[in-house]
Amino acid sequence: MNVETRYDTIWTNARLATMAGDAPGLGVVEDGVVAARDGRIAYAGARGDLPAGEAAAVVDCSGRWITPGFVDCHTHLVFAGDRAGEFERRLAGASYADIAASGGGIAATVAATRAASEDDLVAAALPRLDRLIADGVTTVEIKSGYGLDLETERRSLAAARRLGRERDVRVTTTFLGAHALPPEAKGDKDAHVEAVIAMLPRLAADRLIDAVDAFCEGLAFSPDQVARIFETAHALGLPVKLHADQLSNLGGAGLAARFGAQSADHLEWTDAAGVAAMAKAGTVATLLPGAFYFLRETKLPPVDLFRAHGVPMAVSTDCNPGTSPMTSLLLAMNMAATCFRLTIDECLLGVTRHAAAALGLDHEIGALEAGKACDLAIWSIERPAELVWALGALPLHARIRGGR
Ligand code: DI6
Ligand code: FE
Repeated sequence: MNVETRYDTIWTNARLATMAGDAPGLGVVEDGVVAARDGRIAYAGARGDLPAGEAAAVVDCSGRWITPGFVDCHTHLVFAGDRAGEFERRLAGASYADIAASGGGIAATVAATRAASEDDLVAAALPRLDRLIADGVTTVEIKSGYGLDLETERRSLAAARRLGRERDVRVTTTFLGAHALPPEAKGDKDAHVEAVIAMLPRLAADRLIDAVDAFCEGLAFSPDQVARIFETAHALGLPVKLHADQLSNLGGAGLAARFGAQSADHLEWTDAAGVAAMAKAGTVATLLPGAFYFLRETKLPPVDLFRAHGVPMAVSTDCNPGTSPMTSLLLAMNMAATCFRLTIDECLLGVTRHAAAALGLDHEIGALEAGKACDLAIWSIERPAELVWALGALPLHARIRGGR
C-alpha cells in the first residue's frame, strides 16, 4: 500500500541557502521548498523533487531566501550593569589592560552581577537576546563568568537557561569560571583555579553546564591552569572550548586542540603550529571581529592558514560589556568580511554550519537537511551577500523554530 507522506508545513517558492554537506559554498537551490514534520525538516531541496504528500499548511515565500536559523556560538549575554564609563576612559587613552589592572574591566561587571538577582539578570539580558533574535538567531550560546563564585555562577547559568524558556530560542550554556580573578582570591590565580575546579561537579550535577570555557591570557589564566580545569571537565564528561590567543600567543590554540575542544575562539595571535593542531583535532576557529574592532586591534587572525588547513571558521558576536557590546550577528558578519577579509560564503557558513559545529550541534542544526531541527530564517533579500553587506539593516521576514 502506498502511504502518502504527511507534512505539517511546506514553505514553497523560496530560494534556499542550505549550507548542507561539506561543500565550501552555500548549497543554493533556486526554486526550493522546505517541508517540516514534527518540528524537523522532512525535505529541503528542489520544488520538483518534493515527495508528494498532504500538508496542513503551505506558505508561499514569494521568492524570498531561506537559510538555517542563525547560531551565535559565543556570547556573554548574562551580565548586570554597563561599561560605558570605561569606554570613555579608553577613548581618553587608557588601555583595556590598564583598566583591568586598576580594578575596572571585568571586575566591575562582576561586582554588578553579584549584586543582581536572577530576575534582574534575565531582565537585563532579554533586550540583548531580542536584538539577536531580530537577526534570525535561533540558537545562542551563553557563558557565565561574571559571577566567579559558586552562587553567582549558578545564578548566571540558571538565568541563561531561563532565557531559553522566556523566548523561543535554543540556549546552550558554558561555564566560564576562569574568566578573571575575583577580589577574594587576593591575586592568587591558583587558588581561584582550585575554586573553579570545586564548582564544576556541583554545577554539572545541577545540569547547568553544556560546555566549559576559560580565558587563557597573561591577564587571565596560564595554559597549565587551564589544563587543570579542562582535565576536571573531561572527567565529568563535559566538552571544552577556549578564549585563546586573543591578545598574545600563549599556545592557546594548541592547548584547545590537545583537549579536543569544540572551538578555540579569538585566535588573533595563533601561529601555524596552533592552526595545524586545530585541524588535526577538528577544533572550530571562532572568529570574534567585534572585539577586534572595539579594542582597535591590528593583529589579524591567520585566516589564510585556517583555509589552507581546512579549519572551519565560525563567526560570533562575543556580546559582552567590555570588549564587544554588540547584539547583531549580521553586523558581526560584516566586520568579519571587512576586518578579516572573510568571503560572503565564509561569513554565512560561520553563523550556520560552522557555528553549529562550534557547539557540537552540527548533527542537529546549522543546515537545511532532512532530519535536522526545522529552525529557519526567511529573508527579504535578493541575494545572500546583502546579509553581510548592509550595516544596521533588519532584513528578517520570519523566523521559524522547531517548525513553527
Ligand atoms: N575575552 C574578551 O574579550 C571578553 N572576555 C574574554 O575572555 C572580555 C570581557 C569583559 O571585558 O567583560
Ligand atoms: Fe568572549
